[in-house]
Amino acid sequence: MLIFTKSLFTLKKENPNKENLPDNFSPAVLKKIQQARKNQPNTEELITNILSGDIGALSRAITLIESNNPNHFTEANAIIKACLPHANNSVRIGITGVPGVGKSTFIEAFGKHLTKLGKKIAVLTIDPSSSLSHGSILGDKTRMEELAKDPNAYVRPSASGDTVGGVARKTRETITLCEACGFDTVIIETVGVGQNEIAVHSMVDFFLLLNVTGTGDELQGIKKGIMEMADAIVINKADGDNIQKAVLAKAEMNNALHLFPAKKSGWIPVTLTCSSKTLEGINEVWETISNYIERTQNNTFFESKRAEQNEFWLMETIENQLKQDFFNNSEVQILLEKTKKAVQNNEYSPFAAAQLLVEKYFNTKT
Ligand SMILES: Nc1nc2c(ncn2[C@@H]2O[C@H](COP(=O)(O)OP(=O)(O)OP(=O)(O)O)[C@@H](O)[C@H]2O)c(=O)[nH]1
Ligand SMILES: [Mg+2]
Repeated sequence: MLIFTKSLFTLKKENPNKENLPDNFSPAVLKKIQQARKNQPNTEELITNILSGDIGALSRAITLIESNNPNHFTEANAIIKACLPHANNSVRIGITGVPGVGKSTFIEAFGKHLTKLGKKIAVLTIDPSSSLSHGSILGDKTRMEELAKDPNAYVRPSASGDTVGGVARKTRETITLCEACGFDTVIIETVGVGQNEIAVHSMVDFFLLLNVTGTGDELQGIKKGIMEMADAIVINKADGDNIQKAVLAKAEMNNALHLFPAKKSGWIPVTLTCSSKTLEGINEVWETISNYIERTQNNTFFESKRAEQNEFWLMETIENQLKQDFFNNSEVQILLEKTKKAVQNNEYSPFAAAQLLVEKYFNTKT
């Protein structure tokens, strides 16, 4: 709709006589669109509205953060800067697990449980596969429609982007905005396919691995690194005929967890079973997380981990921005195309060519 609206504006601007507008296009509609544009809040208004808990303003600001249009960067940065002093007051929970394990169903059940306890929940999803498949493979399933209807919940589907780093940065900035908007619990869902867990792990306080039984070897398919990052492993779908198997899987997971070295947090990872359908065990998951937060706040790990994460994102962002600026540089782009061929044909060594390109880049800066 937005794209459609924009294109009509362009048409109207370029064609004052409307010859390129659709025949049945009404001037009244054009006026309405113009009015709606005029009524869009400016940066200051957006900030004030976010801080007063306005979901519409929050969504608009997130769209600005997600935009790849350089004109939006300054506005997005101003909003983040203004929101930062009001952020940081939430519990951030990362939830991962292989496709189909029940993450979305779990978050819906868990989120509703938390809103009943009086909490305000924001749910964000990271799905870098969407940039590869040009559209989310998760599709409608990520919508969590019931939770989205809850006035104390906000569900925002995946940011899109070309790189895990880019998507992760946008998600992290979105966390800041959600916190400033008054959400006290931020949940991040990510598909457990590898690369993106590290990014999520470095932006949350508590990392939960969701698993299911019934695959024979329960440990199969879960990367050791992901298990090692987990603060809790929850065996979902512990209902019906599956209950016994889930209890066995829980014991197996528990044994496996003991093989990992002790965590810096002093926390011993917990294994639980639950059903996102019958809601059995959902409360225990929240009790475990609350327990973790209380302990790590008492032993100061909570604060130091967040400080470490801030530093990590500083370094990540510098790296990403430099990369982006480099590859967007038109002179670099031209030279890169030529150089690629020379390198492919062994006329140039990759290292010498890289050096040449970097020099070119710096020359354009002076
Ligand atoms: N019996 C039972 N089925 C469940 C439970 N949780 C989820 N399911 C079912 O498992 C299927 C997958 O659930 P989703 O919540 O979409 O799983 P997901 O992990 O979010 O999947 P992706 O987003 O594709 O990675 C759905 O058919 C759910 O109804 C549960 O606790 N018990
Ligand atoms: Mg899902």
